[in-house]
Amino acid sequence: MKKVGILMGSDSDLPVIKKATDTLKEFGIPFEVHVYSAHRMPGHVREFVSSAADNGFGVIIAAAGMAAHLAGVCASYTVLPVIGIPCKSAALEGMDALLATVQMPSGIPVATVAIDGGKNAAILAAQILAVGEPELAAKLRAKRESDAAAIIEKDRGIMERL
Ligand code: RP5
Repeated sequence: MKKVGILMGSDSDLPVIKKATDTLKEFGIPFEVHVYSAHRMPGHVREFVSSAADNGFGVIIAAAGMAAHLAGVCASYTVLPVIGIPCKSAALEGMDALLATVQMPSGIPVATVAIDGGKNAAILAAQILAVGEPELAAKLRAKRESDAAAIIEKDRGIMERL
């Protein structure tokens, strides 16, 4: 199976990335994680992303906060799908990173998930890889079913809680 390459702009983004890696582990998807900042070490970002397809990666996840250019810069160096996670920071609570990540110019898309949406980033990466992996697609369908079953259980008990 292809790997997921995960970059974060700072190790302060780690709690968000942990949500993604926990989910990838659940699905048995291989991944590699680096702290590579688009602003502080652009050369590392370019080297990793421009060789990612040749190195067995199928999707890139990029998480950054504030002036969050990381996902967009990743997308400029590859035609692999890039998923951007805008991370919450103190001043603007993630709105800055959300807009910086989602408002990409025509031709260079970034599939942007919610602020701090590490789990959905991993699920979306899994769905992309599952196009060519029937076993992974089956795991994703099973997860949807178990998630729905958990809500049905909550529905059964909701009247008693009122
Ligand atoms: C971004 O700035 C990082 O992705 C992080 O979310 C934010 C703050 O970085 P640190 O100052 O904590 O390194 O580049």
